[in-house]
Amino acid sequence: MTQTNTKPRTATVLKPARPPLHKVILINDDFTPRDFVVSLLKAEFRVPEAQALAIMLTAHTRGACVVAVFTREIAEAKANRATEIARSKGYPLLFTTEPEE
Ligand code: TYC
Repeated sequence: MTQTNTKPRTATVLKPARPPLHKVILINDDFTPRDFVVSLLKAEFRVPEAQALAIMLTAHTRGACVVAVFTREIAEAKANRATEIARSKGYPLLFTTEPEE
């Protein structure tokens, strides 16, 4: 006798994994003017004045501050671009990136 297959047919639909995020980190130094850091944060990271000031002050007092998170390529491109703009003005300002835990 032919058996009827009564097993329910299931399909596993996998959602694409979200790409891991990377932090852009502002590093303090003793030379870059505070106003320049704030202007750069506003122009390159589109943060409002009050937030730019808070980020700059946190980096100034604690040594570093997270600016924003992006996918790795965007984070690296933005960190490099902001660092290069500062260097082109003769400042040693540094933005780094690191993966978010
Ligand atoms: N420490 C600098 C000063 O006193 C200002 C500054 C703040 C520089 C944050 C870099 O990431 C920085 N002029």
